[in-house]
Amino acid sequence: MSPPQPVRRLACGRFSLALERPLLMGVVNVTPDSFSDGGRHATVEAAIAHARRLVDEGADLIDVGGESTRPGAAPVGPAEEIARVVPVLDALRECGVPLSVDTRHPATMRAAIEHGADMINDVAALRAPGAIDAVRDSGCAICLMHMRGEPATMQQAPAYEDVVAEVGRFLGERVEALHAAGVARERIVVDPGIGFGKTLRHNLLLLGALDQLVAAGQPVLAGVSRKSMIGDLTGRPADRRLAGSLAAMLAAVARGAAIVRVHDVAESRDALRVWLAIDEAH
Ligand code: HH2
Repeated sequence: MSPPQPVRRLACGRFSLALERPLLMGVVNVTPDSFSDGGRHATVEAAIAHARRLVDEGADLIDVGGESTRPGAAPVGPAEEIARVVPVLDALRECGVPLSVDTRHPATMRAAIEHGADMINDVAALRAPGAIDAVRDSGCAICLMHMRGEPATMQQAPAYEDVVAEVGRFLGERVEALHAAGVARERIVVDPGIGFGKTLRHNLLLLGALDQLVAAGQPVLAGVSRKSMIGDLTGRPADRRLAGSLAAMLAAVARGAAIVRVHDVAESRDALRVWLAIDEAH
């Protein structure tokens, strides 16, 4: 079978995003317990102000999350999640960049789409009953992420025979399931789910082989910012992982990542600018 044509523009709600250079997705957590910025943007007002700052700093998309998915995090019900996320969407609607909502709950997906979300970012890859129905008839983009297990338990001895092949197969199957349900490939992004049911070794293998995932044709999103793999490699706590995060981000874009999910937009923008200038010079 011939390799699929790569998606060059992402249909993303009100936007059509050119994918010829890597895009920066700025993270806004409206949660009291996120691992990286837990509690700092917990109020709606603080989250809105933070998102505006990330847009000013050059974020190409904003990802709003109302439930922490860090290892061991307690699940949040959709009612609470909707109450956290919807006011942020309402306030940011005209901020000029696409708004993504990080959720695994179909009820939250529906509410987010009603309130103008341009992308649904699901760490469970739309496996919840009703999730595909919730997004199918909208124009929003969908990020399908690989996760082994559930956040509460996913770091308890994750094991794979061939992590790159297994993650690639899972994402390929999810893309086919969405496509069969009527979702155009131009709306679908895939993500290997760094840190979600993976050891440090698994994360390194996946990032090192990201070009294999890219070769399957869907735009690839990578989230490495401040994650524990950076802590494992550097010995730094979450608030001192910027340098390691930038290195991992550049390793991902060098292997073809289309979107990188980051907390530190200004610094990531600078790092990308330098990397791009070198990449485009020859
Ligand atoms: N990582 C986190 C959350 N959502 N979504 C995608 N597509 N890819 C990721 O790698 C990813 C994600 C975890 O990071 P963070 O939002 O900082 O923490 P928390 O889940 O605790 O809010």
